[in-house]
Amino acid sequence: MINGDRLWNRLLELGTIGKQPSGGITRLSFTKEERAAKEKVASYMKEAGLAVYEDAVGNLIGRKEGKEKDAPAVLVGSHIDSVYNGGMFDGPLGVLAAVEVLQTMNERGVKTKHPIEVVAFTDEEGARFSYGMIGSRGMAGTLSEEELVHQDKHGISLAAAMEEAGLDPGKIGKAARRKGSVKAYVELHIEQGRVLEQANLPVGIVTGIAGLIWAKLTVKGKAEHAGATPMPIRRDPLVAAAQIIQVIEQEAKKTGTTVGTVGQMQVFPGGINIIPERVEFSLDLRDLDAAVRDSVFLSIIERAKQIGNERNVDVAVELLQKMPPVLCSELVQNAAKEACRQLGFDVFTLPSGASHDGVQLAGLCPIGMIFVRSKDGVSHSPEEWSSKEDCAAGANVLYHTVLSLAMTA
Ligand code: HGY
Ligand code: MN
Ligand code: MN
Repeated sequence: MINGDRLWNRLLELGTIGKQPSGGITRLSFTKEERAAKEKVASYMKEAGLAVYEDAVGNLIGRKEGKEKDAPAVLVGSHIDSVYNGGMFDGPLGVLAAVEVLQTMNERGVKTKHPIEVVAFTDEEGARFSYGMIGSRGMAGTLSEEELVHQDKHGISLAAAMEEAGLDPGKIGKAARRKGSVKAYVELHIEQGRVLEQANLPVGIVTGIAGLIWAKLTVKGKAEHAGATPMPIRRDPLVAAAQIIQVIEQEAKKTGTTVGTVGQMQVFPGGINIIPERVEFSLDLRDLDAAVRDSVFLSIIERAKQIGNERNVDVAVELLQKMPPVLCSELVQNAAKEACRQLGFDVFTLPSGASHDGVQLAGLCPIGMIFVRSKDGVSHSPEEWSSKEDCAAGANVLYHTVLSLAMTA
């Protein structure tokens, strides 16, 4: 069994980095908080007896050699960057459980056929630049320098932030892994939903990961005096945006499986006595079925354009990122099911509404995930919580899953 106390204490310690007065954690990619978190995790990896290095996109990696040095590696990990004001488990649980698994193996003198690498992926969340999974895209070889133009709210581009962090945007291709060099990728993660809690189970095995679309909608009207402009002649972009946001909710609800969210909005110029000139807001749209998601997206855009015409405002839609839904491989799912059986846990499968780095790695190698129960299903919030026992249960399932993948041919 893994050392549950050591895992828990590391979770608490890492959770102090980027802590906000609100109690949430803000550890955005390529910031000093994330740098401090990487140093901390690198120290845990060294304590675990791993060879530690960062690749060309800033993924932090700890490697345990296998009996067959050049055999395809088993990758296990998650991310340590966070959303704004997030929780302490989303990402770090997967990275620290992976370190704990390898440290336990090394303490027991366990040798595996395949090398095993713990990976803390760079910028999984995409919170800072509204463009995510930079590290896993880099490792999959699907990240191009052109994509590094995305800017944060201060106008700093991903490329500039990477340079600031000591990386060379022109060399990101070096992070790409050759097909065949990775046997499988496994990630332990909090569920961030209510299914395991309702089933009264500590762990579950993920069948597939929903595909997301991120877009930015800009509605342009005419700035005018709030007091002197009669209602019938206004070209008010904020009222139009409010109507479009209602449409997003209505269209997503129609399918019963799609989820649509507007998490960000900016109003220009933002004066109390000015009819706004322009409104910008985000759209996050997801479904396990890409065709269903895409048809909802089209319905939203069509209706948004109609509203623009009806209100004589201009509606523009910029697609920021689009990720396909991905199925978890039988190879990893079966290894995780066998691990649950060995440990006496129910074998319970469920889909992931949240997206994860495995989506980007699915073209490189078989991927799979193990979920740990979330209290009240809450995540991306300071209220995010999983119990010490459930975290240990998840890490033990991860141990046996990784062991069986790394032992066998
Ligand atoms: O947005 C997500 O689903 C993940 O937390 N990056
Ligand atoms: Mn997240
Ligand atoms: Mn996550």
